[in-house]
This record gives sequence, structure tokens and C-alpha cells, in this order.
Amino acid sequence: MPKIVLVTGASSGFGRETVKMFAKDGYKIIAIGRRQERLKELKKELSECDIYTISLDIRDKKEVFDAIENLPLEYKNIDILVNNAGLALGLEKAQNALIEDWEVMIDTNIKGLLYITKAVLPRMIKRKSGYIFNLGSIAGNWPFKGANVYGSTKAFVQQFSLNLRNDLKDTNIRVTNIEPGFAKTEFSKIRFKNDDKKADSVYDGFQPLVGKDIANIIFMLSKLPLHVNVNTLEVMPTAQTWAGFALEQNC
Ligand code: NDP
Ligand code: 8X3
Repeated sequence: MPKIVLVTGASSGFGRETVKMFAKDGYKIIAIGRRQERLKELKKELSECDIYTISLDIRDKKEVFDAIENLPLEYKNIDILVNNAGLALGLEKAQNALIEDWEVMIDTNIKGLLYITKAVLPRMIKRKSGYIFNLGSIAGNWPFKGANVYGSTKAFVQQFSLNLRNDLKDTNIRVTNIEPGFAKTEFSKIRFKNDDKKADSVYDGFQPLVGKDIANIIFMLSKLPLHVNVNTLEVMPTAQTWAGFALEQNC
């Protein structure tokens, strides 16, 4: 029987490439995102594959639980959940950032991820089988200017992933937090609110990660033997390293 993969944020970036990779390998896909047109295009592009699309906002608790509850029978037993939908809004210092942007990041990256997980988990537990991938970030591990709330949401995702591992002991369910660095997707376009020039300049002069790199990693991890659990996996472009500590002199 083909395995079933649910991918959130399937309309762009990592999520879209992850759908493509698993679909082409014969998996049945549940692809979630808000932009219905994008999901339709993806389904059309993968017309030979088995894709079930759901257009929903993961911030809407009721919508999420209803959608999972009402999945057609042949998609109900989800084997792999890729909690990928998420975003950063702004890169201002905390004192200058918009509280509304903070709320959207918390509602999406934390609460949305929790709703999907909570809705999908019962059947995985019942079947004593499953793999959950969460998309954290290097921003959850390392502080840097302007990452204030975005980084904190990803630190939440990391700790939640580790804590899930404890709670899911004896269920055979695996959990991995993937923590990418700079990756060229629509991420910066969203962060900089459609300022394409600013977004593109983030990736000037070096080779960033791309969606396919992360999809590849998720796909490879999913093929590891069942007794192997990678807890966290931080991945950067080779060109990216750390900036060192900042020091305010003469103060
Ligand atoms: P993209 O902007 O290309 O994709 C983000 C996806 O999330 C889109 O498909 C978007 O779909 C979906 N999404 C956002 N908000 C919602 C929502 N409320 N409900 C449903 N879907 C939503 O970015 P990436 O592919 O780069 O990002 C994927 C994940 O990886 C994110 O969690 C991001 O934080 C993380 N990440 C990204 C890095 C990068 O440098 N690119 C580095 C580290 C982590 P739609 O708008 O159609 O709803
Ligand atoms: C995205 C990584 O460094 O662009 O999660 O914020 S960064």
C-alpha cells in the first residue's frame, strides 16, 4: 500500500519540493496551503501522481481539525507529517517591530503547527507508526539582530519536537526538527513584504540552499531504518557560517 504524506505549506518553497519528491516516488500526498490556485497548479504538474489538496489557513483551529477529521478514507492513515508552513515577517529590532507581525508569526509557526500535529497524532498513535518532520530554523538556535520573535517561534518548534519524542516513547513515532539556514524560496519576499529587490539581495553573491535541498534531506531521513531517529538536523549553505559576538565599546 502506498504511504501517505501530509505537507503543510505545499504551495511554495520547501513544501512544494517535498510534495514533488514524495509524489514522484509513489506516495499519496495531502498538500495544504492557503493559495488554492498554487495547489491546483501543483496537482496539474503532478497529474500522474496521487495528490489531495486542501486550501486552508493553519491558524484556524476549527478548519484544521475539520479538514483532518473529514479526510477521505484512503488518506486518513497519515504516515509522514511535514509541518513546514511558516513565515517570518520583518527583520526590525524588537523595539521597532510590529506587534501584529509578531502575532501572525506566533499564530502560524507555533499555534498552526500545534493544531495540525494534534489533529494528526491520534491515528499515528493508534497505528503505532509515523514520522513527524518539523521545520525549525537556525534562527531557533542562534540569536541575531531582528530575529526576535521569528527566532523564538523556531526555538519553540525545536523544544516541542524534542518533548514530543519523550511523550511518544513506546509509539514508534519518529520526530525530527530540521533547522535550515539561508534558503532561496519565497521566504524573504514574505519577510520583506513583497520588496523583491530587498528579498533577492539576501542571496546575492553566494549559493544559498534551495527547496529541493531540504526536500531531499526530508526524503532521505524518511528512508532511514525504523529504529533510527535523528532528533535535530541543522543545515546551512556551505557559504554561511557564524558572525561572532557583538561588542558595544565605550559604554
Ligand atoms: P515559502 O514562503 O516559500 O513557503 C511558505 C509556505 O507556508 C507557503 O506554502 C505558504 O503557503 C505556507 N503558509 C504560510 N502561512 C500559512 C498559513 N497560515 N496556513 C497555511 N499555510 C501557510 O518559505 P519556505 O519554503 O522557505 O519556508 C518553509 C518553512 O521553512 C517555514 O516554516 C520557514 O520558517 C522555514 N525556514 C525557511 C528558511 C529559509 O531561509 N527559506 C530557513 C529556515 C527555516 P500559502 O501562502 O499559500 O498559505
Ligand atoms: C530562516 C533563516 O536566518 O533567514 O529561518 O532567518 S534566517
